[in-house]
Amino acid sequence: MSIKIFTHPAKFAVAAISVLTVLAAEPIAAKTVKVTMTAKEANVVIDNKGTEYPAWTYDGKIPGPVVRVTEGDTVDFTLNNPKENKESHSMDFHAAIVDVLKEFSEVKPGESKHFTFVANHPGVYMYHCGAATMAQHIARGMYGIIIVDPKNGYSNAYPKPDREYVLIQSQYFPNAKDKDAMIEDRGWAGSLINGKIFHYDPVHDENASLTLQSKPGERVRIFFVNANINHPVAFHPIAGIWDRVYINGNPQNTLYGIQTRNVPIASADTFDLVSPADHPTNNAIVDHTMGAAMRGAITVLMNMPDADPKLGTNGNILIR
Ligand SMILES: [Cu+2]
Repeated sequence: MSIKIFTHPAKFAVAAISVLTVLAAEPIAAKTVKVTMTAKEANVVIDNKGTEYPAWTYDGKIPGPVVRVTEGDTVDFTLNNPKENKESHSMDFHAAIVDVLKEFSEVKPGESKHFTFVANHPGVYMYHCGAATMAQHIARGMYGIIIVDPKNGYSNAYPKPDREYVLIQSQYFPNAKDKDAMIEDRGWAGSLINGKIFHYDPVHDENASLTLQSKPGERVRIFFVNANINHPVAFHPIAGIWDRVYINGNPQNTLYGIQTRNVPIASADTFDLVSPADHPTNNAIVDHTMGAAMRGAITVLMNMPDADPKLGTNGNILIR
């Protein structure tokens, strides 16, 4: 091929378009994502009727903010621990390969900590505070999710979902001071889903006003984190079957047609559910461990034609 063809405008256009096509198929260029969180020791509401709890949080909410990056990105992280706080706090990203004594070390009140890591493993991961006593810092609310999207994007092996939701389950211990009870699993009174008991379940809680929603036939992708202190989660979609389960959220670890998936403590998986396209249905997504379900770990997913278009779309994946 001679360079002369580029002198012809039409041929130049064809060549330019084919270059663009090649570029579009290439993985997305890695970027640096700045993430800043502030530890806040503050009261938060932990149920649908407004019960307050003296929480320890990232940015004032349970769970902390959703962090989402693409495989290969550098996470540039800063944790601020304001001088008004009484406790030291820290950040442990399960998506990071670093030094526990360095990056994950405690930050005293009035100090800040900055570190970076490259998110080289696609999937879904828990993050949490690791300051002593760790069980208490997690139980009081210092946890969240980091999603590392695969750099190759969507494919037959990892279809593009119509909706995405984050669900994070944790244990509620009303006596916030009793760290031994948290470690020994005594006095556990509730299962929090995204920070509230029966958060999305108007069937079991008359004060619940939220549900997850989708349209019939849509592929709903759930990023699930088990932030419990002492219990695995038997994650099951009542009246459905998980179309796919991506263990640890990595499409290279895919299971098909799963009824119940055991999610270990401090782990996370990604779950796809596809509802029947020809009529409206509902699912109750539960921890089938009954003691957890009846303490609050039930989430209603309504599959209906007039599903709210703003739920589970455009990054609105953690519904508060
Ligand atoms: Cu903490």
